[in-house]
Amino acid sequence: AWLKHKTHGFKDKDGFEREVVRHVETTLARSMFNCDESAAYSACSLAFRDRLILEWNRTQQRQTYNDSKRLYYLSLEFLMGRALDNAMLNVGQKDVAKAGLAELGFRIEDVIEQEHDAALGNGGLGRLAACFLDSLASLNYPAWGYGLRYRYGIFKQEIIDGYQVEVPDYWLDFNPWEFPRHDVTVDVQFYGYVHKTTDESGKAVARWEGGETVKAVAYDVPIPGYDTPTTNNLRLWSSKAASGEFDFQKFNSGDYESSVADQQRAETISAVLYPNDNLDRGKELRLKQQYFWVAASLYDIVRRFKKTKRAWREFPDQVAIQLNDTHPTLAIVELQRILIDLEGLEWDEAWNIVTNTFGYTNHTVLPEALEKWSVGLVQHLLPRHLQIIYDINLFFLQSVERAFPDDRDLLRRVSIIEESQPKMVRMAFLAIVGSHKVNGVAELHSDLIKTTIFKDFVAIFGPDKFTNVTNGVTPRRWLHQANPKLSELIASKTGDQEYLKDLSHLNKIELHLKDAAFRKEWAAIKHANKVRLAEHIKTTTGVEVNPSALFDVQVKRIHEYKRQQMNIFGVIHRYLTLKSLSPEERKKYQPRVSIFGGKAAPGYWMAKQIIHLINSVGAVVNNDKDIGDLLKVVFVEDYNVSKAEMIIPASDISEHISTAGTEASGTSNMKFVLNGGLIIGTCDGANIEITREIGENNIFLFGNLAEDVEDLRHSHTYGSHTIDPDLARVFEEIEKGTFGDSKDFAALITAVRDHGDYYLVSDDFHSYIETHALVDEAYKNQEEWITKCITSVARMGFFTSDRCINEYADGIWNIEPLAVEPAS
Ligand code: 26V
Repeated sequence: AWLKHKTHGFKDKDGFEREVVRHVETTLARSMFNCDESAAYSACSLAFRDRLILEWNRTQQRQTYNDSKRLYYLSLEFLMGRALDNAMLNVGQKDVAKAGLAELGFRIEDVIEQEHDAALGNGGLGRLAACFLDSLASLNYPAWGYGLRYRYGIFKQEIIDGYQVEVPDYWLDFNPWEFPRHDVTVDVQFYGYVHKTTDESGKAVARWEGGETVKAVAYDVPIPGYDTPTTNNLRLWSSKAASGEFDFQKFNSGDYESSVADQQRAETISAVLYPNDNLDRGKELRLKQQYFWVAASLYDIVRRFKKTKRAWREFPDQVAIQLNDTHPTLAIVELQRILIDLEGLEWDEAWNIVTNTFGYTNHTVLPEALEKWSVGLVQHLLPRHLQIIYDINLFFLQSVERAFPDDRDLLRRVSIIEESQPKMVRMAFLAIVGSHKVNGVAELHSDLIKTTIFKDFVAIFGPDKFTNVTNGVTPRRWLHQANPKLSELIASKTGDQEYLKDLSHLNKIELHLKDAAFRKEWAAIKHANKVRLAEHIKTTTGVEVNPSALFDVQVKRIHEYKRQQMNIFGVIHRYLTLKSLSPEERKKYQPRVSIFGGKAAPGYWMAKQIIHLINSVGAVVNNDKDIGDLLKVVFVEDYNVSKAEMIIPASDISEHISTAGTEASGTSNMKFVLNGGLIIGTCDGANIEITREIGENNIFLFGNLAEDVEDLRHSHTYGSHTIDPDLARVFEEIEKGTFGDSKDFAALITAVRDHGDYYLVSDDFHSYIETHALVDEAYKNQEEWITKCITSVARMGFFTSDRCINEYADGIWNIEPLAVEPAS
């Protein structure tokens, strides 16, 4: 293994220290006498960065020289979190750094915590992209990520008087992990008109003219693999005014203000990440972001391909492009445009290349999240692309008509253009038509898209075009980095840390299930992780929680379909039950801490009401002397990747309780189980496959099944809809004002009681409460509980993102690993 060679790293802690001191004194121009933790972080990062750069250059040279097929992962979100800890672990020199920093007077944990999260994503979709980059590099696949370099990532969340307040996340102050490439730029065109003319041979050609140009500047981020010299590249584009600092024409004519305004308008494109998750609002700036990023990335990819001097038909043998959701779908149109308008290929030849290049991953079935752009907006911003979209649609519908004659309604249903007022471009349909494979992200989800939203397309293209690749998570960050003690314990039983590269080795720990010392150590690690979280809760919220209580965690974006409202209603039900008991009876109850975390999209009013209710319940329950340690309710502010690294290892049970059929996969469910926490969940997304792997005795499933959801909704609307009596009791208490002004929470109640209960909170409530009682029961028997935890971890090997990436590589991308020789 490469880690054991250490030819790539610092010889020893002295070598590391010398590098840190050098960076403090020269790069940072500070003296060691006033080197604080922040400077130590900077210097330590620069020292590791120097190491990465060498391997990064070698990897890129090797991949170019070898001329192997590359994957390009196009994602508008990369939720990377911190880089330093990850870099130290992946190159295997965290111990050296720890010793060196200690000699310089620093605790490595404090130094690591200086780093600002790179939070260029909303939630699951963006974090998945980050796990994929880690696996691609760790498995030596030639692959690049392409994204946007937002000046502001996802906002920081503050909780003030129980309400969410958004604060901008300016994260670029000092970022040693990015390299501006001022020489790698692309001019991106917007607006203008299409000029139809003929070339010398009399062939009709279209030229896109006029409009305005914005410059894309590349910023590169090295992505180190674990225990391999392979270091891949993540290229993020930043927008800039095309004519340099100022438009000199305007400047010289005295129009200084408007020349600065032009510049600012250009820079606005990459200024901010859209903070919506699962909601499409069709904003022009968002479409501009998408085209800006797609055009720059494709120009870059095509430029690289052209250097090989290969024939165009070989493009799909050299290039695979994966579309992370529909956000980059314009790439399909852009490549077709490049091939026919700029390179002069015939339509059919070009289209063949295009469809063999792209794969599309769908991440949601929620109708409000499916992207549509109005024809008028596309026409205005990208006039030539709209023509090409119409042509793609025409040829597609013609082929459908040949295969299914006289089915007008089918043509209407599958048309890329929705004939509504106004007309809309359906991006998911365009992505399907322009790709050779379409995949969902968990088995249930992949089945659902084939039988519901994309049903007609299965009939048209055949079932083989549609496939499943169940999501995964990287065990390097989500076990080794987040839970180093557990990682060490597992390594002591599996023999070594090879399990981090082949997670199926985890099954070896099942052999030690009866080993008393191992079990004791296991429990001690969980307890220590809970103590650490309890300290964080104390310092950030002032609430004291008992680390011996059952920690019940729900951390994820706040959304009605994820049903945090059901969780907090359940907490109220528990509170009422406890209140109704005598002090004697109460003592028999299992103490609990209900921990919530997650951001609401700034414009998502209902989600914000949920946050407010959680905090209001906490304010009452946490100060109720009758209750004491039996129940605490906390909301952890600003949930992000580094908070997740602390919270997930500290959970006893976590909640994955979406209405069946709505959560495409979920990935935190995998992280929680991998860290020795059990889960309570619905039969949704990856919960189903987790159950299959770990066994149904090791998970707490409840609630209605996806296949019954539609009928239940129908019965709410047209049948008699009675609210579950326990839930009705909860509503009554909220309405009495027990948790503050009941008007504040009225919408949460009426959604269930009067507006059809779309997310089936009442239908699932009884089963939810009963299942929580089973959790309490199970937790009382600590020995059995630990057996469940260890058994579950042992069987989680399937959920590594390495497995997932290998499936994409074989089934969709057709790429091979390319090993890089270690630097000597
Ligand atoms: C959609 C939109 C619509 C336009 C505005 C901004 C925006 C941002 C993100 C999205 C994507 C929503 C889809 C999504 O995040 N899906 C999640 O993907 C995870 C990884 O596959 C999966 O685990 C989650 O279950 C799924 O909700």
